[in-house]
Formats: sequence, structure tokens, C-alpha cells
Amino acid sequence: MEKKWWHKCVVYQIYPRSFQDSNGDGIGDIPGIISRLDYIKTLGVDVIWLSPVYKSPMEDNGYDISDYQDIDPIFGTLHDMDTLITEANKRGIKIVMDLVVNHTSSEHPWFIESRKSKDNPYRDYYIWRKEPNGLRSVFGGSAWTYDEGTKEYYCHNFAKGQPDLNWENPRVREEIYQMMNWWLDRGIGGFRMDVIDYIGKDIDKEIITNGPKLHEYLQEMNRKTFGYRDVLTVGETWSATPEIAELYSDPSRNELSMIFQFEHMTIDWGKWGKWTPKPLDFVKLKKILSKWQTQINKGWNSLFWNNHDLPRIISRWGNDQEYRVECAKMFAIVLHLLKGTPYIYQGEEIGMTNIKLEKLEDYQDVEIHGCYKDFVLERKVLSNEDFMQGVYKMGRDNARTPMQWNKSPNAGFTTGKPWLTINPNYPVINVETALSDKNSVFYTYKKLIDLRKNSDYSDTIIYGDYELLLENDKNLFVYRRYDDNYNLLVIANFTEEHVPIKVKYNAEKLLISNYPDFTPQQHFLRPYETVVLRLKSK
Ligand code: TEU
Ligand code: CA
Repeated sequence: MEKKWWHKCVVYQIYPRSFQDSNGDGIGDIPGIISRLDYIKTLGVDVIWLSPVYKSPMEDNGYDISDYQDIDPIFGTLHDMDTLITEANKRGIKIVMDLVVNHTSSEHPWFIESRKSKDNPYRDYYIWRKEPNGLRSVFGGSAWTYDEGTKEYYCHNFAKGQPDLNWENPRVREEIYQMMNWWLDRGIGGFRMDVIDYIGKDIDKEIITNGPKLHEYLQEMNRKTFGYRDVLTVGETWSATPEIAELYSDPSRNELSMIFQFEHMTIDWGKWGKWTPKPLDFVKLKKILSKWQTQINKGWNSLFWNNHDLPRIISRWGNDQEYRVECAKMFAIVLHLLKGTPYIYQGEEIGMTNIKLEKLEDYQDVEIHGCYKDFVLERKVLSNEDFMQGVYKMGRDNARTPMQWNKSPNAGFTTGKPWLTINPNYPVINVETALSDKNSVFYTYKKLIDLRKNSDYSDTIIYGDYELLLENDKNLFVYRRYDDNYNLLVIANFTEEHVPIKVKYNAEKLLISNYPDFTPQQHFLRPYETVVLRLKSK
């Protein structure tokens, strides 16, 4: 495999609204991010994936874009954006922008024109039909909204304010490629591509993801924009399988660098999806992660537990109270020793947790409110109580509470009223405390990044082979990473019980662990105890 810089890098995701406010309006912004670049540099990451900062009415916090080539005043100016790119690059950090081109905001000039009349030149930039079909929106309700003006329905797979673009229209594709090149010329390091598996949709056949023209469009996009630049491109593809992942990321196909697959992130979804979560099937989780480790041969994997749409993993599948630090380190070690590019979501590196807000109104997420209306009020398939249990456990706002910087009021995030409640545990869980504690979660992440990038084991971690051990064990996740030089063994206790170590090994060296006093002679692992050992090579 030809080596690429993004094989070796580690990415840090920033949700700008919740990262650092600089002007006291309670909303994070670009100058705030710039003021925190040295902190991010300390962690050792190479890339920042920046969730959208473009002009937007903020129905979906920026994933509803009304001007792709301007920055929303709430986040700052284009000059601020150029400064962020420059300042980050000075620190050896590339800025990857969020490309949201399955849909625009309904306030985008293209849509304002499109809805004016059926013969408007922009009519076919979107998907209009005389009658709706049965498609439903991810955010609840029908995926069709009637427009009085021209007496037709337009399609939106997300909020009403997020009309789907018609990718079959070559003019739409050309406009998007032009915009992408405009950003690439500004010096960004690549794109994260929002629901990119949707752009090949065949709406009349109700084929939404993995549509017939998807890979044709991606190869055209590659050819006309980033293909001849050495940048990182990662597609968000909830529908991907390993086979499909190879189609996206096999370099010979000239599509993307890698994708986010979500098979491990939907394993606990119940009858009504994430709103009815079921207990984690740990053996199944290990099988899924192992499948993604062994079935991507030509292409490339991403690795993540968290992002701005997912609940905090230590609250979801760990113990975010008594064993918060141990399990946060366990999730980090287990993920970062796998093969693929690791992504760290803001706050994950200090063990931030979910939050339980009192009332539905306290939540801001358009998905929570849209699905509540659909599941509880309209279709009545879930009770208020059952739905709220789903929100507490799985709602996206769990990941969107403001970054916790220090013990000062509002966790140092803002001097104003925060747009979303700050987790009351910020006096204990915050960056300042983490940086002053050598045993904090932060330093485990820093050490893992250093191990991946700058140690004797880098090639083994990045390119080595993978083998799952004890695959049916209900408590232990045990796997090997090996090549001609090293044989590394990862043993993780995924439970809060003391469990016997059922694997024989002859350790030469302990690389990293989440307890200060692990000894190869011990026969038990303590709650969430995780170690990485260098074994005597075969
Ligand atoms: O998310 C895609 C998406 O469908 C998620 O919202 C996810 O499926 C859902 O939360 C699971 O219940 C992308 C962005 O990451 C998300 O923030 C946007 O809201 C969405 O697309 C629309 O742009
Ligand atoms: Ca602000």
C-alpha cells in the first residue's frame, strides 16, 4: 500500500458552537478556537475536522447552509477563517472543513429561486414532485413538504429547512465543485463529507443511500476538485459495509481517502432506533470491529467512538461515575491500537460525559424535537417517558454541551449565557485539571498519539496485521497487532467486575495501561483494566 500522511495522522473534531466563546454571546466561535490551538497542539493531533461554520439559519446548527462561501457572523468572518487556517498550519495542524452538499438551507439563494416558479432556472437544483411518496425524514415526519407557491412538494431527508439538492443536475455538481476548489485554494487540508452516501439517491424508487450514481459522482468530484491535491477526504456513510468501504477508499478508484462506518454505533439501537436503546452485545461489538479490521484490504478505515451526533461513549457503554477515568482510558486504548485513522471528539480526551436535562424544552437538537413530535405526539408509538429515556441516553445534545476548560463560571467556555446547559460536573472534569494531573485521561490520549506517530511501534500500529483472541469472551476484548518487527497484545476488561486473565502470554514490555501498577504476574484484571504488551516475537 502506498503510504499516505493521513494513514499516520490523528484527527480532532471541533463542534464550533460548543468549543470556545470569545465575545460573550454564549456561542463558540472561530476566534475562540484560535485561542485554543496551543492546547490542541499539546495533545499531538495533526488535523482538526471543523463542523460547519458557514452562513446558516442554524436550524441544524450549521448543517443547513445558506452561503457556502461565507462564514456565519455568529462564528466570525472569512478573515477569521483564514487566520485559523494559517495559525493551525503554523502548528503543523491542517483544517478539514465539513462539506454538507446533500442539501442546503431553505434560505440558500438557490432554493429561494427554485421555489419561485416551476420554470425558474434553479427549479431543478432541488427535488420537486406533484405528490409525495412514503419517504420519512431522519428528523421525524414525512421527507416531503408542500410548497404553496408552486403547489408541489419538495424533498428533505432531514429538517424542512434542509431541502435535498438534485445531484442529477450537472449544474448543481459544477457549482459544488467550484465551491470546493475555492476552499481548497484557501489552504484547507480536506473535507469531511456529510451523508455523502445520499447523493446518488433515486428518490422515485425510494433508494436513498448507495444509489446507482453515487460512485460515478464521487469519481467526478475527485477528478474535478481534490484528486490532484494531497488532502484528507472522509465520507460520512451510515450505510456502508466493508465491501462498500473498499469502493469508497481503494486508492485505485480515485474516490475518497476513507469513510466513517457506523455499524458499531447502531449495535444497541432497538425497535424504534436510537430512541429505544438496548443493552450492548459485547461479543457482537468485538465481531463487528474485527470485521472492519480484517475486511478492508485495499482501502482505509477511520476509528471513532464519539462525534457531535453520538452520546458520549463512557456514558453509553462504560461507567461515567465511579470508573469514569478508567473506562475513558480503556475506550481510548482499545480504539487507538486498531488499524485506521483515529478521530477524537472534543471533550473525549478529558472524559466528558452525557448530561440529563430536566425538560424536553431544555434540549436544542432539531432531531430530538422532530422525532418527539413524530414518535410521541403524531404516531404515538412511544410514550413521553420512553422517548425521554432515549433522549437522556442517546440524544445528540449529550455531545454538544460546551467544552469544559476550567473551574471558573461556565467552565471558562463563555462569560455570557451558554446556548446549551454546561454539564454541572465541570468543576471536576475540565482541561485545566486534566493538564495538571499526570494520570488524567488527557495524558493517556497524548501517549497513545505519541505511540502511534513517534514510537518504534508506529508501523506495527498503523500497518500491522490484526487478530482477535477469545472472540466469545463476554468480558475481555483481546487482540493482537503484529508485523515482522513487533507482536503487540491488547487486553481490555470491558466490565466493572474483576475478571481473570484467560490468555497466556510472555510479555517483554508494558507499552501503556490505565492502572499505575499492572504486573504481568497478576491473574485478574480490575474494572476496565486495559494493557498493551509487547510480546516476545513469535
Ligand atoms: O448526520 C447524518 C445523520 O443522519 C445523523 O443525524 C444521524 O443519522 C442521526 O443523528 C442518528 O439518529 C449528518 C450530520 O453529522 C448531522 O449533524 C446533521 O444533522 C445531518 O447530517 C444533516 O446534515
Ligand atoms: Ca461567540
